[in-house]
Amino acid sequence: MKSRRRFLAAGLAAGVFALHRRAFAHGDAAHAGSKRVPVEKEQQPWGIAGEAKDVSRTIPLEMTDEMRFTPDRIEVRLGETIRFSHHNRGAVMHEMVIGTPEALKEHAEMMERFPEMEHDEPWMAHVRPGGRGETIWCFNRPGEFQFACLIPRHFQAGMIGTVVVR
Ligand SMILES: [Cu+2]
Repeated sequence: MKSRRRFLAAGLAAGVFALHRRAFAHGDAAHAGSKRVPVEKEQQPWGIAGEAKDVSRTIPLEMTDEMRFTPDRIEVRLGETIRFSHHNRGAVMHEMVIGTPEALKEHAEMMERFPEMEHDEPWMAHVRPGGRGETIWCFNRPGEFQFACLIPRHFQAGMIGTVVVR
């Protein structure tokens, strides 16, 4: 989205990010404002970036302006690499961000305070109205995680899904 400028609030948020660096793992390159950061495979509590060649299943995921994902509950086997094929059926921007409930809640609060903040990580996809997107993620950690749209008011309206890994 053109109006969202990368880290406009970087100065303000710098202190907060210093505290939350581990939780969000935004890279230094992103802070420096470079265009596109090469995908860095960094283990997260909810998995790691996946490779297209390892995809075992494609899951279509629809986003709507009713602030819902379809499906909103997904079960995967431990170690499975999933391709999420997003379709935003709405008239506004939506996103899908995978994480632990705690990480997503914290991140959503940050988005409310700094709505101009923009970031790109392998566990998130920003999908334009009517557009399509893709996320390839390897769920190599067991547990119950979430995927959510962290755009201010969307998360609060319940635009959250569950992914169970076992
Ligand atoms: Cu949304």
